[in-house]
Amino acid sequence: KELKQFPSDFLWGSASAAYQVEGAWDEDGKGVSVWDNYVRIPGKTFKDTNGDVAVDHYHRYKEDVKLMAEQGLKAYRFSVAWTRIFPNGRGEVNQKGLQFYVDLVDELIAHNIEPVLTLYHWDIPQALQDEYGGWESRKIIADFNNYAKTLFETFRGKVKYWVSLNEQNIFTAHGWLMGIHPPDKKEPKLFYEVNHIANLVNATVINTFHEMKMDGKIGPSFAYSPQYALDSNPKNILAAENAEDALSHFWMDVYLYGEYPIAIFNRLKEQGIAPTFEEGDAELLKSAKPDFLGINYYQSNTVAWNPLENGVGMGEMNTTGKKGTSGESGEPGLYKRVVNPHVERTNWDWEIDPTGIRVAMRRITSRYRVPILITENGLGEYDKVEDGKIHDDYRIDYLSKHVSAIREAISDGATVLGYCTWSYTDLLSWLNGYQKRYGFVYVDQDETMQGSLKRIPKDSYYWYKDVIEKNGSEN
Ligand code: GCO
Repeated sequence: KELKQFPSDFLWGSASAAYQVEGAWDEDGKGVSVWDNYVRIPGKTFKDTNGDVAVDHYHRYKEDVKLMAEQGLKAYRFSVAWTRIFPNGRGEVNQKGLQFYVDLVDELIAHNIEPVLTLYHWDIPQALQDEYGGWESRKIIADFNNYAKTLFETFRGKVKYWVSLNEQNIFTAHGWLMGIHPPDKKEPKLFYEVNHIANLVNATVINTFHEMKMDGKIGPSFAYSPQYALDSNPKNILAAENAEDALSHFWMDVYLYGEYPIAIFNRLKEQGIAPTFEEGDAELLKSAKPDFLGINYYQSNTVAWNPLENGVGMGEMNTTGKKGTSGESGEPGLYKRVVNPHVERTNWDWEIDPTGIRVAMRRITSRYRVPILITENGLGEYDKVEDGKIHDDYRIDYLSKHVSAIREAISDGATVLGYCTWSYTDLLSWLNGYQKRYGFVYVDQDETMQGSLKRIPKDSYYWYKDVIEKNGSEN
């Protein structure tokens, strides 16, 4: 075993999202988000679990930050709930809600932990959804920009790393294509419009950040699964190119170049579902330059040719990997998803592919030449408490292999600013409740949301502590 060290300022971090950890869903003037309502529709989430209390981070943030500090964590990525700042999306600032994040940021800084602030992790105010359809209307551009500006002003000089939108590709696919996240629709045309609007939002806030001469960096976080061809059959190679264009470049090209990939855009035009460009859109998209690209990497994806007459339909642009859903999906005439025979899979059927994160960094570096911040990577599993301990060697194995692959990618020439594991504490998995755990820190709570919420560091917590101390992992 040899120890390969990372750059000296490498940000060893970990991540969470407001709805998944905070709880306190209606405290201190917080407004209602689309998720607060969605979880109340019977059958939408695993055993109807919700984030009303979540892991109560809202009240226990000091204890959580203390654990981070003891571990030596260098960065903590969290998201702000828009509804705490503007309960109805705009108007007067709800000072009590804002104060929570001021306190959290101060607490992190006092412990030498770099805050990484995500502006949007899926919990849009219900009021904006009701008023104009939320992401379906261009009215969101002004409201989002106003919300972002408020946070930029509040945290100027304190927060140096900002994530604009988290996993635009996932929240839009789940919300407007697959109908498994709010607003629960399956409308391809709307899906592309919503994405175009989200792109305009992203560009607008990045420009605002730069115009305000903020001392820091901003970029979106993209859920990137590199696409592989099943084999060297030329048709399958073409299918992988198609999938990479349709599922990855369709977002990343817009973020970095301000343009949609041509082949896919033309195809959408033929189908009559291409997003509408209004005057100024093209210029706006081209004018915004992210300072880094956030990457959430969990798995790769393997595809084969999908003849038009096959008809395996749209609707699963990407995959949650829920068991049984990952087999047949794709787009007729472009690609279909197949099982990769060379990799193992988790209990939720997600491919375990550490080499894939290296492939991801390589592809991004050669196509975009942009610094990368890994904003998520981790393993969702069932964990067991034995004698008050959690021996999650499977998680250590997963994470250490990914850390090594990232180190290789840095040697390959990728600029990687840091690595945030998903997640810090266990938290609510949107659709899988509290049984699917990702954290370094176990939270005592069963799948029916009963438990003391006591925190117990897992074996992986101590493993990461050692990695941070040594500034690298032995592998
Ligand atoms: C889950 C998912 C999430 C996401 C995260 C995306 O199980 O619900 O894995 O936790 O990874 O919210 O940014």
